[in-house]
Amino acid sequence: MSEEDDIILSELDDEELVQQMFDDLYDGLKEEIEEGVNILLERKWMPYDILTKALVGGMTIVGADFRDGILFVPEVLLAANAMKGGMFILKPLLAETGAPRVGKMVIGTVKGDIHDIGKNLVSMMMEGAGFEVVDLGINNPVENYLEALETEAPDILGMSALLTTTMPYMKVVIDTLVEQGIREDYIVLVGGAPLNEEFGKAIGADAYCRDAAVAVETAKDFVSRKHNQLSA
Ligand code: B1M
Repeated sequence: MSEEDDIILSELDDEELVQQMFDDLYDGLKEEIEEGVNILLERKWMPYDILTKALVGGMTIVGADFRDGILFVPEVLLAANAMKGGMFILKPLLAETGAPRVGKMVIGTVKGDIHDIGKNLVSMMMEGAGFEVVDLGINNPVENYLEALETEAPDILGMSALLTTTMPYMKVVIDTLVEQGIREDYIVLVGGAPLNEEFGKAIGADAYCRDAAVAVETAKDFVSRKHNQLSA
């Protein structure tokens, strides 16, 4: 029997349990995360506190280690999957208790491109940070983005591309927003392995995000600036 098997989550006090959940999230242990969430709910924690203190707290550590090259894609996908398990329990409760939402993002991989692992990671991390995410999936023509922007009214439009042949399509989408006079209505964030900051600037995006952790930080930064401008 491993050391992990000896830990009985319900016997830990709140602080120890949250620390253990950080470890379990890091290790991608979905069932343990679900159990931890349920225990905290039984202990009358607010769903929003469980989300921010236990899940997002843990995912922040995962995000930082991913950015620093300590964790790799398979581990992050497992952690994200464990996080999704906890989120799934909290989602309906959060809607009920009206937890403040950080913002909303529509995201999709551009036309001609079927790579979605990175985009999915970004979506999960954004959800974990409190954003509502509408994921358009892969191979999206400009029409899909336009329709989603109109129906979903997000703060952010996110686009992903993994091929040098598909990344120019991001400019097609941004140019269309400009033509329609709606470019300034949205924060446009782009990402994907072949992109860089220079490309992001050249196509008229607000920012290029090199990874999911940067995407979350950049999104938070832009949304809070937008809200400050609106309230000024
Ligand atoms: Co393809 N593929 N692939 N592939 N594939 C690459 C991209 C490639 C670099 C491999 C290579 O040759 N070395 C190469 C592109 C070369 C180029 O364009 N110069 C390539 C090729 C050529 C192809 C095909 C054309 C192969 C063929 O059929 N001959 C074909 C194209 C299909 C198509 O899209 N039309 C193809 C197909 C596939 C698979 C289907 C087999 C599979 C995709 C499975 C899937 O996604 N469901 C696949 C894979 C897995 C890869 C590699 C190996 C891995 C990509 C990945 O998932 N990385 C890739 C090689 C590589 O990138 N080193 C490769 C992990 C992921 C977490 O990272 O996607 O970069 P990434 O996402 C990061 C950041 O970029 C950022 O955050 C993420 C998380 O930190 N980010 C965003 C991404 N999107 C963002 C959006 C944002 C913000 C941040 O918005 C706000």
